[in-house]
Amino acid sequence: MDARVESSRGSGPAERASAPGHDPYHHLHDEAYAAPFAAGRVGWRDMLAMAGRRAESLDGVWNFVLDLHDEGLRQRWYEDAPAPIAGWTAPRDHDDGDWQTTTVPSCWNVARPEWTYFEGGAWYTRSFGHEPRLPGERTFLRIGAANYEARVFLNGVFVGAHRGGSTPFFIELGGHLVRGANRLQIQVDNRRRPERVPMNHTDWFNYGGLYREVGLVRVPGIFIRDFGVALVPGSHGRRIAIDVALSAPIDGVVEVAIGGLAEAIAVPVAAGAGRVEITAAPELWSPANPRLYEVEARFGDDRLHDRVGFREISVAGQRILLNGEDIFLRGVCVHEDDVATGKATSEADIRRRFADAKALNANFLRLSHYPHHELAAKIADEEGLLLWQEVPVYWAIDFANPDTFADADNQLREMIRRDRNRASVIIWGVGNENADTDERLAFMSGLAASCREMDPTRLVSAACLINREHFRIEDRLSEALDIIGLNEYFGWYEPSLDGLKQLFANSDLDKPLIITETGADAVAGHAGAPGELFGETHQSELFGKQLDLVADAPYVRGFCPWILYDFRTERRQTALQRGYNLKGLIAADKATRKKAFATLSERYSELAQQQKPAGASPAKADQNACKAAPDGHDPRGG
Ligand code: GCB
Repeated sequence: MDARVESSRGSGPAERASAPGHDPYHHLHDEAYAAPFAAGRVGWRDMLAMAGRRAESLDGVWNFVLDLHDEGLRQRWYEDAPAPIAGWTAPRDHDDGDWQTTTVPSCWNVARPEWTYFEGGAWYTRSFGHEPRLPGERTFLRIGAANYEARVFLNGVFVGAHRGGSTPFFIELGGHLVRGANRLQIQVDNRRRPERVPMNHTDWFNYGGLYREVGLVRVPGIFIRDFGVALVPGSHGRRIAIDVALSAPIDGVVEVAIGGLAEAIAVPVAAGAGRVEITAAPELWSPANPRLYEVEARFGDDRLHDRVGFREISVAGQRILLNGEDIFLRGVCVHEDDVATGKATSEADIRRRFADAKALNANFLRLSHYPHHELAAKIADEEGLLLWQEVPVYWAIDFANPDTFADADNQLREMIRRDRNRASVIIWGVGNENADTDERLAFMSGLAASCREMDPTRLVSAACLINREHFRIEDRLSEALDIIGLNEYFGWYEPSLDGLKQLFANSDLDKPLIITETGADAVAGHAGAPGELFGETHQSELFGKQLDLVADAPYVRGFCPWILYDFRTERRQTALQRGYNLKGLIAADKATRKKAFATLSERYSELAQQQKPAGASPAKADQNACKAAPDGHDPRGG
């Protein structure tokens, strides 16, 4: 931790003002004020496996204040002991006895109309009581997600920071935690920046705040930091690998039990890490049979408990195999977005999402464009839905910037660490619609390599664009991917569907492809004539026509329309849209189903019955007269 931040501990404005050599105006000229906090940044290595651990909730009402100019960091508000104005010995620019309040978790944008478009820093403060329970115990603050950057202060001392808006992080409170009342302050900053992940340009709303659960986690002095249990790839469901990492580089044994399969597995640990493989024949997890096993891991006083499914996902030529069997992914994309709660997600909202996906006869969801709430994968495990999870490497990321890579890579690893035991998650997505440049190739190949290093049990993909010069599905990144994702909007941004026909005819893939997005805006309740933009009829017919074309492209092994629900985005400002993307199959009220919902539901039902045959030889470019679109024009300017 940075010395300047440490040494400031405990000094309030009065003490500072009277300190020899103190310049009370220094902060006016200090543009490096935020730099020290970067030194205390936590990341994926600081995470704790939560499996079965209970957090002492810090959710509820917090004091809250907006801080557009970062005065709190510049002037070190966190050092000021709360006091009524009458008790101040030097002026302050904040009065924490008089702050507003807000609820955690929530997004400030939906809390008050005047906060809707606020982008900047804001402070959350609350106190909590603490009593140690066991000798040697350690206490961590767990924040489910804070968009985008968070800096945490306990009892006036900076204790850690995090960046990345959709993954959990853990900060050890250590010796700064006192018996009795403690004062916690968290500065959250949702400013969009060109070098962050995502960058400043996205097609979703930039909600800010502590929008997932916050709590304290107590663990013994040495605890199980990471824990994975999964089928060994290629073992045909006959071998299970268990790996553990302890919080200290010691030797020992972690005991693991998999209910009904193996009751006492000893995992020897050397220098803090251990791995064993056992022979077993678990009942395999699948959408038709989402069988979960009770798994327990014990080390000393530490105990983890999880419910884990065993399944194998792989590719063979153009096919995707689940437990060795060909599967066609009948998907739909979904954002975390809600008219009332913004990006804050409840269990009920996730369950509704999945109920709608099932009513659509889908077996797959693309959780776009960032890691969703951890409950999503847990519930998908129970309900037998397959998931794609991704990091927000979206559009024009600053691919040449090593610090941007470090940020993206950390978010990716945090997502993998969090959800590594979720059978439902079959694909990690490393990016969305990024132009095929050398820098992007290196950046995203690096992310794909991180996925493989951390997790050999899942497939890696990215939502790619087409090569406009050759008018083919062609992306240099595909070398690094197991599945090619393709976002295409033939029938919308590119009005003619002939383009899709040409594209399939021109392309020859040796890997499976998922249409990771396609769709059209439709105003709920406005039928419109066939082909009429923004009409439900056009949207509905489009999916039927797309699926007809897909049937002729043997390498297409998944179809994932954009999107389940209409969602908020400031990029859309016609009178019809007014801040909403209307490509939902269901309106933003999450109740009004558009015509396309029934159409897709029927088509998916047929597909489920037929299970699209795979493995036929791909269409050959030279068998078709189709050529590149004349000028290589990208209708969306990408
Ligand atoms: C895309 C993006 C998605 C947008 C969508 C649209 O390709 O990946 O984030 O919302 O198109 O509606 O244009």
